[in-house]
Amino acid sequence: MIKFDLTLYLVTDSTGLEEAAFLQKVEAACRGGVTLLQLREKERGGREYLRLARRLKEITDRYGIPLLIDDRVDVAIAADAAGVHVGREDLPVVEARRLLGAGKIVGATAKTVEQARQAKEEGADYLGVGAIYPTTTKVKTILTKVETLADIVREVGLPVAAIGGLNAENCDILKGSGFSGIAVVSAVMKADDPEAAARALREKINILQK
Ligand code: TZP
Ligand code: MG
Repeated sequence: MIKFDLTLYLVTDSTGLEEAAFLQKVEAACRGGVTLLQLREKERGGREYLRLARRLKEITDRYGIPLLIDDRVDVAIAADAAGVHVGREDLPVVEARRLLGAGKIVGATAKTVEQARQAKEEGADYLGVGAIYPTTTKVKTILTKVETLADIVREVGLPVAAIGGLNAENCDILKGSGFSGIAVVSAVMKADDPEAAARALREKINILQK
């Protein structure tokens, strides 16, 4: 399996950004210390999704950061990405795993211990758990308590990335939960200086995990 590190997991959102500006932002964040990147595009068709995935992969390859594709296993295969992240309404983990094989990364969203257990049984490599805080992205926010995240870590044993409204100022609540890292959109994508934002987040997480 491809090695991955959930410490600072950037989930991208290109909405409202010119492509060049989007790519520059992502690259700046990579310089600042992103450890894993997800391309998440909800509006694009497969052709555009694939084209953007290939452009992003040129960047992530240079930084040695695995690139995951949200939802679209076909796009992940075509772009030779490191894997996929599947949400609650996407392909089941078991199908994503079957299509991608054992060598790729399959991440899954879990909001309860039961969902987490099932994702593990079906072959997930890590879990995204949240939303910890309400998010300003277009995601339907169902909040998941940090206690639930801690239960998942303890009872299921897969690495967990916390997600949802997290930033360097409010992620202290994760301390002691056993989380492996945090997944963010806005804290980096909406920052004027995404490199500095990523660096600050990395430092913060390092402190919380001590
Ligand atoms: N799943 C739960 S919250 C969320 C996803 C994809 C979006 C997180 O974005 P932000 O801007 O970090 O709240
Ligand atoms: Mg999804």
